[in-house]
Amino acid sequence: MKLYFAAASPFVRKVHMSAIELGLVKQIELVSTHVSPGKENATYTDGINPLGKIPALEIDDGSIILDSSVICEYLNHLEGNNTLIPERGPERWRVQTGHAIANGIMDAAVSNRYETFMRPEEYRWDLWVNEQWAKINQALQWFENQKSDSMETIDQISLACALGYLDFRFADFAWRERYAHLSLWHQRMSETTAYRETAPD
Ligand SMILES: N[C@@H](CCC(=O)N[C@@H](CS)C(=O)NCC(=O)O)C(=O)O
Repeated sequence: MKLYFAAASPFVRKVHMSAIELGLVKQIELVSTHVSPGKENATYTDGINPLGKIPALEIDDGSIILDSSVICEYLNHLEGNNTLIPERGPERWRVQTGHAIANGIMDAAVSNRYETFMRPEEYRWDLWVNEQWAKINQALQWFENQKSDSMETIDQISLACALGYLDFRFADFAWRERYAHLSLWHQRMSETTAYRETAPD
């Protein structure tokens, strides 16, 4: 399998961490891929992902699987033990809801990265940026209130990648000062092999 990849992307990291946790990483070739707003990459949009986003997974019969959440579901299914995503029952929907909220943190943070770092200053929209920060804070508070210690399921992997991205791109966001439980939880998460081996440069 080939994973279209950039180490800085939290969505890619989620897939990469999932592959490590599932013991599948040796079966995956990482294909370095550059996508970003304003930079055309026709080979990638024509052949791999019409949305021009990473990650994408190419499986051995040549089919492409998108997006990060579907890739994680595919890997989880492939591995057969369903350790990342419970197969059924209320646990499945609880985990997938947390997964969606953590993905939302990543969406908002990546969006703010584009808005504040890439968009020319005169075109920036502060209201939009502040709303994204509000979404991120509300979602972090939601996780803080859960007081969960679990680290194995996709919601937790996704949350770890979201927090890692905030540290990587927005070091002065200082989320640890506001979310004490998450701070301790992230400290333990950051000692795992999957988290350490997927850290962006
Ligand atoms: N919903 C997608 C989001 C992926 C995403 O936003 N990836 C970013 C990199 S972190 C990207 O490819 N951005 C390029 C663009 O939007 O043009 C997923 O879960 O895979």
